[in-house]
Amino acid sequence: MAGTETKSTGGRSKAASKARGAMKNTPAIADFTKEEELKAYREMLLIRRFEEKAGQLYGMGVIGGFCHLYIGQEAVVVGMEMAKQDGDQMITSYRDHGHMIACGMDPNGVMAELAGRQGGLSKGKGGSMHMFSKEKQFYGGHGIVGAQVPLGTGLAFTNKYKENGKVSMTFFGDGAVNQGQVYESFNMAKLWNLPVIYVIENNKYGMGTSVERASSTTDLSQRGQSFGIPGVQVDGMDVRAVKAATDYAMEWCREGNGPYILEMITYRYRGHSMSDPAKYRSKDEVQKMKSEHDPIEQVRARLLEKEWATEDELKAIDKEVRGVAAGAADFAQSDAEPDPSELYTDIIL
Ligand SMILES: Cc1ncc(C[n+]2csc(CCOP(=O)(O)OP(=O)(O)O)c2C)c(N)n1
Ligand SMILES: [Mg+2]
Repeated sequence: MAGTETKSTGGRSKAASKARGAMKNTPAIADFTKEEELKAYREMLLIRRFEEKAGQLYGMGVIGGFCHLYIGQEAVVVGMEMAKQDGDQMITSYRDHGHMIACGMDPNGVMAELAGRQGGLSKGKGGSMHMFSKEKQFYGGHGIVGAQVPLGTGLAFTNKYKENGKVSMTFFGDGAVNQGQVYESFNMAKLWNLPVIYVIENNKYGMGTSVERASSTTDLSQRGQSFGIPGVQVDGMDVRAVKAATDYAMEWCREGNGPYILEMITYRYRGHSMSDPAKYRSKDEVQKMKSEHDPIEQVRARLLEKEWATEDELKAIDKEVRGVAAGAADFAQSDAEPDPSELYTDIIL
């Protein structure tokens, strides 16, 4: 975990050894103020309630096609969002609703897009896996496993070229990490010292295949070793650990040291997508993660213990975010489908 396991790469470069030394001093856990704890709690709960509502709408047939829920992984994107500056970019895979909500994209627009309605962020024509926001610097939403890795590297190239001081956060899964395009990207990113944080969301499975069955080495934070890219494993269920590691990686990138890898050890509670009954793992395994590592419960327990919030105040936050999710569902269900005339717009023929 960040700070406790200081497994930066043993690359030959000056940058790598600098990372190795510096990471030792990185706190495993950022001390959160009351305001930060409350912010993390609200943001993670909003994603969870939004996703639960999306799951319900899927069951009702309002949402069709593919729908990959992020439930369980909320601390990763919320901790990273809390460490980012305006203008830093995010790009991810198809498990993207949490990233969009964390970036501040309109929940009504996201839900309407899931339901294929005209008020959706891609006018109802993109669906769950294809939403973007230039304003919020969110570059999708990509259905092809690993496709976003070269694109995120390209965003970092732009940052370097324009000297704008921004960092590209390029998310991908444990299932993408064995792809060739990932290593081609790593090579270029280090060759040109591009400001990119490669965020490997290791939720232990790629569809129904566990990391152990798919990967020859399972410490994914070390996959940049032969390129001289440092990396660490982070407790991705603890929003404070995510924030601390991201703060460090951001500074690393902004100082011109090139790419950094954060392997977020996390877990998805639901199946790969709505159509996956998840028979490849035991109910006990899932239950253990929920009861011992839930990212939202961890914050809730700290808030109560430190008397930074009462049960009633936390209930009020839950009510408020449930309202946002319910409002998004109402908006999506009452919105019209795109007009047939939209079939041939926004495409390159
Ligand atoms: C190039 C490509 N190959 C296969 C697939 C089918 N596929 C969709 S998701 C997935 C597993 C990816 O797992 P991981 O990267 O761990 O992400 P997670 O779903 O766990 O977030 C696969 C094989 C695809 N979409 N694209
Ligand atoms: Mg995975």
